[in-house]
Amino acid sequence: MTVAVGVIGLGVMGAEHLRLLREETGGAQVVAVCDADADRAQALAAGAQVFSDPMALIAAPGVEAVVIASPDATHAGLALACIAQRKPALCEKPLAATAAEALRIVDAEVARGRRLLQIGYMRRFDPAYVEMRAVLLAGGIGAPVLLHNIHRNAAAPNWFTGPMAVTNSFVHEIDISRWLLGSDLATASVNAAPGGDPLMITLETDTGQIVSTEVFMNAAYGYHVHAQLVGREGTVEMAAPSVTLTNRGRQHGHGFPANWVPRFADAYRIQMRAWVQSVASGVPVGASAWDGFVATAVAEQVVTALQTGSKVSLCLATRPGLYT
Ligand code: ISE
Repeated sequence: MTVAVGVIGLGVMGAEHLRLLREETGGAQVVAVCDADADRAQALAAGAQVFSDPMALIAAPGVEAVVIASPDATHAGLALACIAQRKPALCEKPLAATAAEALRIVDAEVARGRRLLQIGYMRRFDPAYVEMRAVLLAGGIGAPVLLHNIHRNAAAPNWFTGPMAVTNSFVHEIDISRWLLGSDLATASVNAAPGGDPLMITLETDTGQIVSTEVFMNAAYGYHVHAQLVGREGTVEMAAPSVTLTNRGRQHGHGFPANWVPRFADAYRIQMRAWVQSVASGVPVGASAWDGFVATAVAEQVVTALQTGSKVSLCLATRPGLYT
């Protein structure tokens, strides 16, 4: 079975998803593309039908599944449209701009009675995170007590506004921390450096584990994501994000990628292949709409902790049976 896919949004992530579908993913054909920049859509179409209206792409009979990679603020409406049309979708994170919007999407999917959305928390497919979780589940470090995260961008994207260091970037650590630890999140507190960058965000889980995350949007030296799980009998952490080490000019070490696309190339590839297979089989994989709601709802409350300077107890809705 070849899945006929439409791609909405052809910016950094949309263009990469389009390339992965065409060049590195079997079982899929890109039949439709849509972007606010009509020239960009035409330039990347390569025979696919070009739509100016994303809703028309979603409704098109020839489109069986959708990749949503448009700007964050558009994700919720497009995700709801995919659910209404019963079209499986890979929706880039974040799922929605607010917890209320995200919960409406969860409610719509529950009303449909099946999972249609996979949310683009691709770190769940990253080989390093997968191995860290396997070591934990095998008892390799004993009972987990701490998770240390580093999330550094060389420079904040030019489209960054307001608290996007939390709502667009830190949402990755919210999701991957839940996934690694298998825990729910209970409290959040935030310290900000002068100027608001970097942030130090501390989460506590419902079982007392502590998750510390540095989010530094303008670290200058490169794109650097690191994680270390600490247990009562040992630790497991990511190795250096390179497959070679270089000696030159009395220097030794490895380079850092410019951004997340090269750093998580394996994760994006594995995620896309898993999504296409899940559409073909009807068996959902990866982060669900509920996971997308939790990430957005926790991020919203982390922003409150940042703005008030107080520790917040995290409040979430009850997880529907569709997601247990
Ligand atoms: C970006 O939107 C991503 O999703 C990247 O994975 C993340 O590292 C970056 O901070 C975000 O801005």
